[in-house]
Amino acid sequence: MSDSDDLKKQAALAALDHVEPGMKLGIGTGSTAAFFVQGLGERVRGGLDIIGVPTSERTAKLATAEGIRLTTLDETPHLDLTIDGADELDPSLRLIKGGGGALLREKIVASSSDRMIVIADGSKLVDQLGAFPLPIEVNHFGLGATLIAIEAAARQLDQPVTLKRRLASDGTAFVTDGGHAIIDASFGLIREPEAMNLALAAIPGVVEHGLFIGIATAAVIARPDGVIWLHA
Ligand code: ABF
Repeated sequence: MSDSDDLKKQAALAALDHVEPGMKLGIGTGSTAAFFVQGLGERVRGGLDIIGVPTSERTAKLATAEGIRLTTLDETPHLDLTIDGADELDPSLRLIKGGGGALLREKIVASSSDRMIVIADGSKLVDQLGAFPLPIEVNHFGLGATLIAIEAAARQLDQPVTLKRRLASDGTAFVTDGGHAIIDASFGLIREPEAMNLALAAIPGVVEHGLFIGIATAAVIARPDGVIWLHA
């Protein structure tokens, strides 16, 4: 296991200690979340009684294979706790998520939870968001017009941006679980995440974006010198 994977696993297992019997969980997506799913599966096979809503088809498959009982937000609209990874987080627990393309379901699930714990290795903690391109989930209808609107919003925010449509591994356009496209927006360091959060959400054709503001309630970050917790 690489050093990075070891740190991801440490963060995932530290969060596992906050899962209590009877909890309704949101289960995240990505390689760090996959370590959480594995650890949760072991606890479930040891008798832990929980139920989970997966944030992606990938996570649903992993969780099912681990024997974790799954439900939907239709059946279980109020969750106790979501555990998920992130691409970047700052000390105020503002996040960039969506590198794995699951940001829409991740934001819906996390926003349906009383608490959200972010699990990450130390490389994800940054002073200022933006080095990681911001994933924006957009509807295919009128995609060109939506891109122009995103560029206009960026000018309004004085944040020059380069937009790149995400491709799948076979070179075709990436399509999310929800059937949408992903545009990776390289703004550079984002000066006002709250303003950008609102501006992007207001653009017709933008289904969701990867800025998570005021959603995470805690983060557990594993670094070579140990594990630290951040709280909102
Ligand atoms: C997921 O976790 C995505 O939103 C984010 O891109 C990913 C981080 O991936 P990893 O844990 O593999 O670094 O929630």
